[in-house]
Amino acid sequence: MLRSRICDAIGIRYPIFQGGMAWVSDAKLAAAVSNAGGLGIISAMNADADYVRGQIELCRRLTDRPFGVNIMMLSPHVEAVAKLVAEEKVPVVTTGAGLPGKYMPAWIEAGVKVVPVVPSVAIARRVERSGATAVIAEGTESGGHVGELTTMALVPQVVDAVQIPVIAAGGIADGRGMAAAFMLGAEGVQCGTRFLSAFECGIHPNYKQKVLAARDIDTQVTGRRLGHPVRALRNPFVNKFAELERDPEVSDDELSAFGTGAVRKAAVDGNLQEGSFLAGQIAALVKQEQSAAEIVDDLMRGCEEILGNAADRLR
Ligand code: TUI
Repeated sequence: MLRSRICDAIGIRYPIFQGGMAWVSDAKLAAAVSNAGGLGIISAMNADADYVRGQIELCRRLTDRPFGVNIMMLSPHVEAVAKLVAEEKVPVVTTGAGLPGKYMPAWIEAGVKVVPVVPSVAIARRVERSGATAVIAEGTESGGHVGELTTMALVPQVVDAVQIPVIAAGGIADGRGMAAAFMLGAEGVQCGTRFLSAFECGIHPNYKQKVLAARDIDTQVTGRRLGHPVRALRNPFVNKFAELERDPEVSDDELSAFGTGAVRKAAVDGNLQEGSFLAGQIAALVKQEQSAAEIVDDLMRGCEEILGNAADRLR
């Protein structure tokens, strides 16, 4: 069976993380993935500590396996949530959209394993020095907030730069992608988009339908002007945002205000016009609703089959 250092480091059966997605990754989805042998991750998004505490409690009721909390460094509640995860001794914290450096000593002191998302070699080296257990090297193929480098280019460079395990993310939605990530030296994968179609994922049905109907060219990155490029499925909201972004008459504050609340409108309300349906470039590979356990099994089987037969390709 395919195992790697990350399985032993955090006590999971399969080296598969479910990405922490704002307004998507709640305790129910996270617990389902953890129960399936992967690492389920609750998104702390922009929520306050009370919300996150409730989700941690619920997750602990639904699974006795390790799980994680993803902290978005731009959250207005980052201080309080950072303190909470240490108090709660959450098994794993992943971070995104910024550097977790100042919180890491307290987390590590509390026994929390820290696995930051890194968009570059320099940041990977930095968090390794600060005591990260592993890093998630996330390519620009991913949904949501994206870096510049592709998964194909980023992962092997990060693998060469650090000693700790590297989890590959961005553009991985099946066993082929997982096998490819391992060939690049990754020891695990993080999938977000694929889990949007999980039965246990409580997003609005319109969101699932949009993902299931997506083609290869249907995502677009907007928000570069604000310093926060975000990938989403193209729709009236994304088109309008792109138009405002190009318009020099529109201020950054106005642009930012236009985007506020759009992820919630997509995930909770299923608002096809005004919602921001975050998804990765791999959305078109997601073809059916399945349980989290079926998704984890499919990734593992597909990956093991390809890696097991890899030598047959050599003549
Ligand atoms: O964080 C994500 N994906 C996200 S966060 C999000 S919510 C959001 N809200 C408002 C603005 C932007 C996003 C939706 N999707 N992925 C992990 C990720 N982290 N990708 C890239 C990074 C990253 C970027 C810079 C990590 C560290 C970093 O440090 C450099 C710095 O200057 O802070």
